[in-house]
Amino acid sequence: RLPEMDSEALKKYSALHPKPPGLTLQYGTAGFRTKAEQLDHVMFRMGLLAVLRSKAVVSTIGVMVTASHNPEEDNGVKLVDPLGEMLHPSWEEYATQLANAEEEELQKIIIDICQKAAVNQHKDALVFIGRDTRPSSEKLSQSVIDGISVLGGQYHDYGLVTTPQLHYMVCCQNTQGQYGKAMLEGYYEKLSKAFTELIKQSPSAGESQRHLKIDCANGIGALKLSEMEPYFPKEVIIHLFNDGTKEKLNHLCGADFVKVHQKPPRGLDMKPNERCCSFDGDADRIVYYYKDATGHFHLIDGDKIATLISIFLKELLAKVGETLHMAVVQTAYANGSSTRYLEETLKVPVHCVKTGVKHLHHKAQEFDVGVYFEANGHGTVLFSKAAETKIRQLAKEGKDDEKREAAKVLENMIDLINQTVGDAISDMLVIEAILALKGLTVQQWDAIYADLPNRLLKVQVADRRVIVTTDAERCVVTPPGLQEKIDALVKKYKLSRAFVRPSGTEDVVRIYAEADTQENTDALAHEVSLAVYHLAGGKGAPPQP
Ligand code: G16
Repeated sequence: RLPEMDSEALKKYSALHPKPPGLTLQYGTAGFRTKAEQLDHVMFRMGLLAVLRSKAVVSTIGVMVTASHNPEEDNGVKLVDPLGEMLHPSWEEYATQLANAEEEELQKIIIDICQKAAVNQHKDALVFIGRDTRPSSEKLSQSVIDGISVLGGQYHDYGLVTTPQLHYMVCCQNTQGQYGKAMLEGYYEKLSKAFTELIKQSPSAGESQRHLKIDCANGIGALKLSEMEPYFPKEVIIHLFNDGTKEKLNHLCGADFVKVHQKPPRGLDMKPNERCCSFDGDADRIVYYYKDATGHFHLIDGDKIATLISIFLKELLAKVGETLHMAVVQTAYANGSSTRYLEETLKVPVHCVKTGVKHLHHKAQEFDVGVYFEANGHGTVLFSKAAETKIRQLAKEGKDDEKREAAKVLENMIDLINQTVGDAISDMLVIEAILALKGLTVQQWDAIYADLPNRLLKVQVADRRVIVTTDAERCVVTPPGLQEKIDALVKKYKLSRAFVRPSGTEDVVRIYAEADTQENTDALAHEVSLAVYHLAGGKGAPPQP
């Protein structure tokens, strides 16, 4: 029996957040995500889980209410571990058990988790909460609070914040302020100070280069950028579009829309050669783009962001002259041209892992400098403690002027980058600083390498769990025959590649294809989607070309 748990209170409160009968949810790529009306009990229970996790690791834990890139009607929850990482995978199973427990089993499952995970009930628990701008988020975050309170946990509700801001706060809190102040002003000050320092050293840019148009996906990014704007130096002038005052979240706009459809968002007035970018619904992803003089749209996705950052950091690391190992982490969605450029031209080792920031983050921790980005624009850079210490020391005491200056730039990059998770605001400032320092236009950045034509499609099936993959999701294990079919289709085209995987955030199977021409890519993607439809239990009408 658990000394501090009031079973009557638990019963009473869980009855106020009932689980819809028969509903079973899977812990997905970034936590639970589905229609908002199905999530009240999940939020309450994730409040319970956060208290248990907080007691187990004797640290503050974060709970973010958001469904990020999903439609406005959806919602979800992301759990944040002590240093701002995603919830440790070993706890995903506990989260799933709690989310799916029948009400009468709840107490037993809590006791089980406490035993298995050695939760010390006598420790205090503190949970930081944040939410995005969805209409359902406020009420759902109240359910999280109910869950925290019933187990005697304390909480601090940050209200409306971006997901990466909440990750940042959790990390600040658990490092006793070493990473920064656990307040929004602290976040704005730290990032803008580092950015201002960096930009000071850039050659003065022409008027047109100072402007950046931002599609905020009608989400939280607009609010937080407006708050941060007064902190920005005059070298950057931002123009916000899709600020949520008129249209629905993520509807025909936002980073996911732009990446998937390879076209500009609605509501952003784009003139030729203007530098533009899109955030997603909770501002943890960013993609850039522009339209050339002929009206042709050019997307600069997470792969090109990773490349730009890697080029910049590699040059600085060479100047600093220390043996610091840098690597890039990607997923199967990375454009083949980006991997080739990084490995063959830039000579940086590249690693491929499964989709999901948690996997990329984990791999990137193995290196002195780990750059990780998903093609969809979700990513950041991690510096090991040893690398950071060395860089800060050189920036302070380095005898050689050139080395010291390079170390100072790296030091400001470390402060500007949100190392806890991909962060659209931080990534945007990193990119803007690099472009300014290198005197690069968006077109020059785009021209570093040419993307292979690629296509992303979705297919609905009766149960997407029938698709099981291996080899960082590049190969299908079940249903039988599907991989052989994909292999045969891929063989028909040049420079081609294709894979399929069940999404962990939407009820669909995702299809990726690339090949030598857009026409061939689209044909391959369509043929693969038909194979999925026929061999994996497609729902509704077959996919149309
Ligand atoms: C989440 C994850 C990302 C992932 C994306 C799509 O992003 O954090 O790592 O790439 O989902 O995942 P899936 O293909 O499994 O649906 P977000 O921005 O929606 O939280």
